[in-house]
Amino acid sequence: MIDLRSDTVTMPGRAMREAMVTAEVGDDVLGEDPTINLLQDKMASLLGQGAGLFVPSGTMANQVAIKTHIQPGDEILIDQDAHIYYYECAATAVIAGGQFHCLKGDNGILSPEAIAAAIRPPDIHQPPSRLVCLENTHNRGGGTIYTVERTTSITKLASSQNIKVHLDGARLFNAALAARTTVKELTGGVDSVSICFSKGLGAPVGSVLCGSADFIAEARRFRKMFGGGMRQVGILAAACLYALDHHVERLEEDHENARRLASELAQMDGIQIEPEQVITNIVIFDVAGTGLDAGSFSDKLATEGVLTIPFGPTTVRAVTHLDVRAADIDRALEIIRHFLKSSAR
Ligand code: TLP
Repeated sequence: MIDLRSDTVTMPGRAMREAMVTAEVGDDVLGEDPTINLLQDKMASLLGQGAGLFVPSGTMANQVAIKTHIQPGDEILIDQDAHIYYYECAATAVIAGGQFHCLKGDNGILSPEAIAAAIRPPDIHQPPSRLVCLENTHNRGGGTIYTVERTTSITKLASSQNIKVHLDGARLFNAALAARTTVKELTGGVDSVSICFSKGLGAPVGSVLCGSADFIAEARRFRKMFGGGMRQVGILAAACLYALDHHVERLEEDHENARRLASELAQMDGIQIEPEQVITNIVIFDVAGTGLDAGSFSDKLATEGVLTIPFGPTTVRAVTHLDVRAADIDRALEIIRHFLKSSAR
């Protein structure tokens, strides 16, 4: 089976498991886990932030950040396809009491102009605009990226209006590689940023939220409130540290595999994709021309040995990752070609 459903499906390898077994641990709720502390400090320094906080998931990182930034009734400017809005079970409405003001980005990427136009004037009838959320890379946008310039122009605009910016950087290392820059540059002056280790970096679990020391002190309280205070959790941080040392540069291989998948898919009858837009590890393509909807396309392809995810009525997502080699992409392409031929008959 070639599993292209997500970069979350990777299995921790032997060396990563060894690192977990031998990790030094302590009670992290008491701040005493040395491996967690090392990971948090390392991430804060890599991202140019004051402090870091380990959380179990990307969703918790985002929701703790939002809870820390806003009050109930505040408004959050966000792309309409952002993970925080689309995939987090309305957590922001339930937990922080925020209202989203959804904007339509260019493949998920917002412009400072669109944000400026959406900021509300002081008015007793309107919710105050308090937070902008960005996503880099943008998942539903097809792994698109915010450049350093774009992020910086947004953070400058936001700070001039006293609005905070949170960056969902679940795949920020992918973005840095594609933009030929560093994750620190890509934060562009945001107030908080989260990074996931359980996506392209291949760890089994874990995200780190970074921000100023004061912000993280408050976020730590909310993490406890959310039930995310864990104890001898250095076992997990050890996998993340291993991933930082061994799985960052190799993301280039995933990007190369995704580019090849996209350019070959673009040649196939019935499939629509603009391959030049694929610059990281996410490939979204339209299957309307095959006469199948996304669900049937994915289901049928699965029976041939390639797993993908239906992403819209006629769009399908394939994601490259650590456990997919170039030869698997060749094989997947062969299977898809054969599958298209036989379903056209
Ligand atoms: N994305 C998952 C699914 O939830 C869609 C995937 O398979 O891509 N931010 C971004 C940009 C994400 O893509 C994800 C996960 C998250 C946050 C949430 O991370 P977790 O799953 O750790 O809560």
